[in-house]
Amino acid sequence: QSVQIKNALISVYYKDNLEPIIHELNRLGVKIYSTGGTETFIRDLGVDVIAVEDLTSYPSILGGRVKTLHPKVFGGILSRRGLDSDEQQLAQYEIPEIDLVIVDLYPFEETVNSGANQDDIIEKIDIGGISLIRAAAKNYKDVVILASKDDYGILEDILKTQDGSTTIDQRRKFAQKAFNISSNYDTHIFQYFDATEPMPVFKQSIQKSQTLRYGENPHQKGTFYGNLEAMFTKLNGKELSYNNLVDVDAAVSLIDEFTEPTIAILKHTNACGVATRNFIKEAWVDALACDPVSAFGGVIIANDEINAETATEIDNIFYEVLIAPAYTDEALNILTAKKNRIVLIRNRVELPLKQFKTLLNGVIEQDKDLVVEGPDQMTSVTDVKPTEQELKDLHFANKLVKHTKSNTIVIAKNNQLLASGVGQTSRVDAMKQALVKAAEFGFDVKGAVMASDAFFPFPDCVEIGADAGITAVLQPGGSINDKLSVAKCNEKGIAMVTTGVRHFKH
Ligand code: 93A
Repeated sequence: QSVQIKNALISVYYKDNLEPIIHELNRLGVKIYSTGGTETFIRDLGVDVIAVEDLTSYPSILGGRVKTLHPKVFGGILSRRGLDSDEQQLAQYEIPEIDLVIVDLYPFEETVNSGANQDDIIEKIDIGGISLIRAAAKNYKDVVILASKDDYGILEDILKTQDGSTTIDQRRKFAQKAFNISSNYDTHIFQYFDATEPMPVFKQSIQKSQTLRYGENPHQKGTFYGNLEAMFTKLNGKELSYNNLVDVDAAVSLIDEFTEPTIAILKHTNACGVATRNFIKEAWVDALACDPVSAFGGVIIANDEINAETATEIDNIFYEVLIAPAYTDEALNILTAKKNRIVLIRNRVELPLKQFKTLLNGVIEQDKDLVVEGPDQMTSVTDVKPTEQELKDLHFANKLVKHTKSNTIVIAKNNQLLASGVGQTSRVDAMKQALVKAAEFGFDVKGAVMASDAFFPFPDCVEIGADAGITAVLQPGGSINDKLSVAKCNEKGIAMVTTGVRHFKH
């Protein structure tokens, strides 16, 4: 069916190339309705034009956010010609039929690319224009939709050669093009939101991947998705393996808890040595002292420059990976002499704030555990209060507990990890393991503190700890048996604090 254009609605952002088509519509006697800027443009061409506000009897409001969104506009575009009920309603509400819509949308993509601020970008999400396009394209049987200024010429030719009428095939083609434009427009909006969500670094990094020698075991294939080159500069050694990466991740998370010179030694993601000292060499000596047996083949991480004397000491043991923010030249000479040890500089890059894991037939996601409670968040619950020094040690122990596999008990003193029980199926086993290890490596735990990742279900742990000489205990609290543990501490004359925050890590 051929449809003669009688009424047009024109609302375009860029007015270029509009002039010829306006003159053609004018020649054909088409009545033109238009929005603010477009209306002015047309009037300036000396062509009669009706403001949309006069059609709707409503002004453009909210700074232009609502100008064409009105039944008097959309009724005229969407009504089905020849359908009695639609036509009756148009007559009843005095809505003119609109049979040509020309729109040039707010330039969203261009605004994003210009580096505009967020508010300006959001303001350029066209609502009325996109609705006009969709409405007219939906009703292509009766309406012509011109949604691209590239196609003005095509319509102009049609109007000239067909004297203001269009065929159904032509209108369908315009509608197809219109939906292509509206879907691309929304895709750009989606991409903007997607790229600016609060994990941009992670999103970008997982575009890259590298095949690993193998997975956790040689018969398992493995791949890392991410940008390791951004994260580390490799100074020596072979490729990081799957297991190295897992330990390196744990090491990086742990060391970020500390600001003073600190070294941590990790095995299978658990710390087997940590010390904070005034100088990095002392930190190394006291970290290694915790468990020199486990340190063999471990991952070492420092938060301060490695100098030659520290490098000489570290070089005495076999390690898999060493990570530091910097090395002196002399230290590097020492450390790069052995070819199979991986030496990395850690670069400061933003890390994702979420964690993912495949599970069953899906994936679980969670926020990372980014809090650690210091003395201000500790509530003393016993008759004996912790000393200043004990509070500091409890804070230190709490940082370690958070990064150790549950169930865990960490024993610490004077900014040094003395021993921990890790990954046990009962808390009391973790307690016993920690004490056995402390004794094995020659530590007297008298005056040391202990921290637990979760509450004590029974008073057995504090009893064993107190009998061994522990003088202060940290736990989140929250067990129905808390009072039994507190009573046990009071009976033994030791201090306990609760933090209210559990730090499971599985
Ligand atoms: O802010 S809007 O989404 N609200 C509307 O109701 C509306 N109607 C048309 N933007 C709207 N438009 C857009 O205004 C058109 O897509 C076009 O880009 C622009 C034309 O405005 P003017 O004629 O005032 O220059």
